[in-house]
Amino acid sequence: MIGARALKWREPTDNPDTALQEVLNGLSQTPKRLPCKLFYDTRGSALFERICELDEYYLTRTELDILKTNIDEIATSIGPERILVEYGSGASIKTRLLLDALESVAAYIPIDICQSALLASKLVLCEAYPHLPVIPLCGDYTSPLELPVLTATSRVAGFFPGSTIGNLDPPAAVEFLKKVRAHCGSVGKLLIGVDLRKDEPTLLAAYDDAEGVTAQFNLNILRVLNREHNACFQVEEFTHRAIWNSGAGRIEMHLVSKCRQIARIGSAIVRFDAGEHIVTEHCHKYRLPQFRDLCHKSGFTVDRVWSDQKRLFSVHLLSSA
Ligand code: AVI
Repeated sequence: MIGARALKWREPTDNPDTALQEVLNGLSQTPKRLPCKLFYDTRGSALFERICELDEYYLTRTELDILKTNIDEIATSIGPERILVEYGSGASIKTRLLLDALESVAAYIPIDICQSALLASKLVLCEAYPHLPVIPLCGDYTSPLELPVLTATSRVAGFFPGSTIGNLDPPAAVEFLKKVRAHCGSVGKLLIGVDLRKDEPTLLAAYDDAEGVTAQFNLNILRVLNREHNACFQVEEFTHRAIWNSGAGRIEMHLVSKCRQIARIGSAIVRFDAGEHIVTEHCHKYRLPQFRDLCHKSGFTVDRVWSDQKRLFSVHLLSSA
């Protein structure tokens, strides 16, 4: 049973000094790096929603199709009376499919870094499911995160759609899955969306669309730094590039400096050569056996895998046991 104590709003836990230090550490590496979680301010979240609707970005609609086609089987495999915990919930659209299909959901805990997206989805869900306790948690789910509502015997079903697992490098993905497994307890399940390896043109188009929405999304990270970290990047002096790194099996999102320039962040000065890259995001694309190995390293076993006819995307149901 969920206690009233738990039904309160939680504030972001990120300390501004730690966040700034993380940014400066990334920019002192070669190549320079920025943490991809910085994409998701209100504008970045809205741009990401637009990306999800682009023709080139097959991930969202393919995953949704897989979920819709197999939802009864998925719900039966997850079982009744689960506390649904969603990592990176955004607008919680795919969640509604699960909430409609799962038997007697005990509570829904959406976790997201974007406060406005969490609030908006809570309002919508509370109206659509008036008897469902919705307990939003605002925070970075890749850093240590306590879920005080859960006990060792809670029947948790984690939900991590969208192939966001691909934004973590494999060792970090294993650590993340271990943490989720700890949340899930001994009878836990995790439903997770995983993008699959495919031809390079399809992948590159998905991350460099004709309308330039992904470019705006990528450049937005500099606007976030300017606004939230007292930085002064000249956004128009950087350009977006998506690169397929076949050895590592990932798309890399880069920002390339158009000229030799400097940017100030707080009291620090960062120099850029013309053509210098900042890596903003890795998007790993897995083969099924590779992803199964990664799950095993984290202690999860793979119960079921659903995919689409073209084998573009996959949805895995993992078991803690
Ligand atoms: C959130 N994540 C799964 C997206 C992806 O495809 O890796 C983020 C994204 N980056 C560029 N386009 C979409």
